[in-house]
Amino acid sequence: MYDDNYLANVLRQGSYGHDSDVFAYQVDSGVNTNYAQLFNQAERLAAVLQQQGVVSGDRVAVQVAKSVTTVQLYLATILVGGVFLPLNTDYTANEVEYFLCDATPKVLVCDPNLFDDLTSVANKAKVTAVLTLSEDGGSGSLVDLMHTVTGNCDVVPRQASDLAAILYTSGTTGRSKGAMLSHGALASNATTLADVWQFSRQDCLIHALPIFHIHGLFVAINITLCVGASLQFLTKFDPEKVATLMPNSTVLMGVPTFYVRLLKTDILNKQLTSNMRLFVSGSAPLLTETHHQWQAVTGHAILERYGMTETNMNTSNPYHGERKAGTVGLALPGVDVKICHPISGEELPAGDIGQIEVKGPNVFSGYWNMPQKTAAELRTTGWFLTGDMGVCDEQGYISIVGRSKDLIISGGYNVYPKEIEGVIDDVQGVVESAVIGAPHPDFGEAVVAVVVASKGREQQQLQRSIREKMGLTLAKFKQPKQMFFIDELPRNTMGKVQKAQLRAQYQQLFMS
Ligand code: MCA
Ligand code: AMP
Repeated sequence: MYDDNYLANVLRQGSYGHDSDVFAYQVDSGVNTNYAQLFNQAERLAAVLQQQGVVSGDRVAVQVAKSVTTVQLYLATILVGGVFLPLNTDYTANEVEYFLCDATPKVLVCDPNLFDDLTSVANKAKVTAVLTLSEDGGSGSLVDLMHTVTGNCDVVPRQASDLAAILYTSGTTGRSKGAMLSHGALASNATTLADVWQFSRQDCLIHALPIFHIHGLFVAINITLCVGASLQFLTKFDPEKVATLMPNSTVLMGVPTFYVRLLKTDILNKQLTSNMRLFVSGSAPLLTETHHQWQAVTGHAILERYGMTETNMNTSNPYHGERKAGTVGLALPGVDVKICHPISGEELPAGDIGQIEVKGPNVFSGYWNMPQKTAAELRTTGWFLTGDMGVCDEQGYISIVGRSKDLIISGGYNVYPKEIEGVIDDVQGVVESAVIGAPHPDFGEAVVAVVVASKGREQQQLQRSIREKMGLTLAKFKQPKQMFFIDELPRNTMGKVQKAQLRAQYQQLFMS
């Protein structure tokens, strides 16, 4: 046991004494990893990190494909008292540079194909070691070192308040903010969710989410670990594959796009899903229509929950009891949620719309290196201002009705218009731009750019230049699916761009 290491101890408890139980069936390769293998290899990777000089509080940045070795690297970082910093594999070197310079990790682990590009970026951030890990998690310098390392790792004692991870979340004003998550925040959320969603060692979760975000990494994997359950581990979401795994699984966690795409397969029915006990949706709003369609086809009511990078999970529809479509359910045990007036901060009664505020052991410890942003969003009383607008009904069910932050959620990924507008506006020949989200049948919302070109600029050529610039600087999911040129952006009398008007104008763009 890892008695002194707060989070590792919680994550080890469920499988302790059951080391031969399977942790992950890797669907693509057919390889199984049991709990003994999971933790033995994690300890050896921990020894590698210590050999590379990682000590308590050092950040370990990771931009690698999804594999069981990546999960072991996460555990290894925790064991040595490090701070795990996962990065979206879609990020360009340009985007990675910002994260490395901000978080100044001791070690970066990346894909071997990106070694050259990222080494020069890592040098700027004074990263001590750049190691590699292949797509299948089976080779690369990290694995080579693991095979040669001698001696065990020294498990570093950590307490609830010590940092376990930093996850970056885009900022409305441009710069991404590193949310600092403590051992206590991650452990408390994992055990609370395992309890309210009634997880046990008998569960088998279909894991098709990426593991660089809270949803796929902490919600899905931490819960599985802390009860000693198993995973059907897919490297990416594929609706047909996911559907065929259902007869041998019990739980699926996904973003709404998963459910929309699964409903489009013609193999989904009540019999196929009869072994499944729980379908969870989150990260973006699940349409009421999708909820009802799912129930009609499978007989299961999807359980929708609400979380954020800064807070882990806050609310959930009940496991037993009514799962209300269009709501994100009730505050989780131990988590306080209130709806407040966005300006006065005064708590509002049931039925009134206001900003959702959250307090509890799940909440982050602040933004890395950003005390002012932390002070603006996380009150000294412990209440965190989410920027989500919501309403609570008489029974305590919360519905998210909008956002006070200018944010697009596309297929469960967050896109901040300000960042995209900055990239477009920098292109020669662009006067200004406005980036909005338009309803999309597959992604929920899709990114759309509305651009004003300088007089006389040829639009097709300008569009090519913008696309070229975006290709070099922005992850694919952030790049607008459509771009329009107009003569001028609509503004109100104060000169503020009227995004609501643009949203109304492009409302039907992807829907017909
Ligand atoms: C891929 N593309 C996207 C997205 N994903 N574009 C916009 N939004 C996206 N989410 C691009 C691809 O690069 C490709 O571009 C084109 O769109 C079509 O890709 P496709 O093959 O259809 O996509 P996919 O690879 O099947 O991925 C779709 C996906 C994936 C399965 C929905 O985006 C996904 O796994 N999303 C989950 C994100 C997630 O885990 N979010 C949790 C974070 P081209 O055609 O040009 O090549 S939020 C969180 O953690 C909070 C705390 C919470 O509450 O959970
Ligand atoms: P992230 O910054 O990736 O952590 O995204 C968090 C945001 O996702 C929240 O602030 C919400 O706006 C949104 N979100 C998460 N879960 C849900 C949900 N079930 N319904 C609507 N929005 C959600």
